[in-house]
Amino acid sequence: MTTRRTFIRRTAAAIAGVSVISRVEAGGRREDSGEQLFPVVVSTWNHGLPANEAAWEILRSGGYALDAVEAGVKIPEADPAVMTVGYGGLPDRDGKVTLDACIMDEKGGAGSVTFLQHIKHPISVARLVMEKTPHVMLSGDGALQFALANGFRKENLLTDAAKKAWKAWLKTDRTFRPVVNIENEIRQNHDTIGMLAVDRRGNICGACTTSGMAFKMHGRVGDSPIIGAGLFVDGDVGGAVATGSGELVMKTVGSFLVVELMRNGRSPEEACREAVERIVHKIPGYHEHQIGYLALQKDGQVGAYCMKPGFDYAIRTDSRKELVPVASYCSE
Ligand code: SD4
Repeated sequence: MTTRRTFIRRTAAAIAGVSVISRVEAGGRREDSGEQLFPVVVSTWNHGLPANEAAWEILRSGGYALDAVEAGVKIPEADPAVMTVGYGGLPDRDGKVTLDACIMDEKGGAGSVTFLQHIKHPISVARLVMEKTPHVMLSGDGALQFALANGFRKENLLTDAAKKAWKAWLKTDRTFRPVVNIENEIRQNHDTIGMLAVDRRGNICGACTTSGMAFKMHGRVGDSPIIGAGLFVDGDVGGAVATGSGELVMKTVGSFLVVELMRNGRSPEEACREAVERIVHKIPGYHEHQIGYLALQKDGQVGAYCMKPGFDYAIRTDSRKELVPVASYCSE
């Protein structure tokens, strides 16, 4: 409930351009409950559990959030059993594995690669775009050339299992449609990994990487590598990541919206919910799509919201290591 006092506090904070955060002492401990809020890492879906562990190794020893999110999302990128990210990802309708990824740091630095083929770790290429070029985004052949010039190896990313699934799809009517909520069964249609972390010094960084929608048109780029759509981080406020039907997220610049709502005083869950409701109000046919938003404030508070039941996120702190089910707008 918003009392007059919280309203005034929120309004003052919004004018100052910062998110309303609970009283958190330096070092990430909550004043009221004593709970240690950061370091913390969160990521989308259950492949976030092993990814978080890799990130946590870095965070617990006082490492930098940017190193943590890169190391974290490299786990599903390299895992052929995860058929929605990196190596082993399902191909487009022409049988090509094309990858999208982006990364942001606490100072607003951003790097992105889109429509990248043959490179197992697009997130690391995105980081190099951020750190070594005057640009934010490299695409397709140019991104590949840049990766090869920086020592990345050209590899075949299409595994036998992914090829088999593509061949089976070719025998269907080949209609492209988003398949909602197959995550819990075969986890292959969508399931981007988006990861956000706050390190011991309070820096917040994020990463997002995906093979995109299975059997998409050749050349299609989704929301995941688009700064503001699939990922946005503002070091003064927090960060957000998106998963699900990228076209809907792009049309509403979802992750930027979530961060701006937090800046204006919404809690992470309220912000994610409002971004889902924006889609509901703007885009006909929204109920045929899954959309999941996950947000992390710079003080370590987390929230999420999704369109359809079935989305979950993984969290890792000193005391937590679990998958959290997320409330949804539609009941089924
Ligand atoms: C895309 N948003 O390419 C990605 C897919 C995804 O969970 O997130 N899946 O549209």
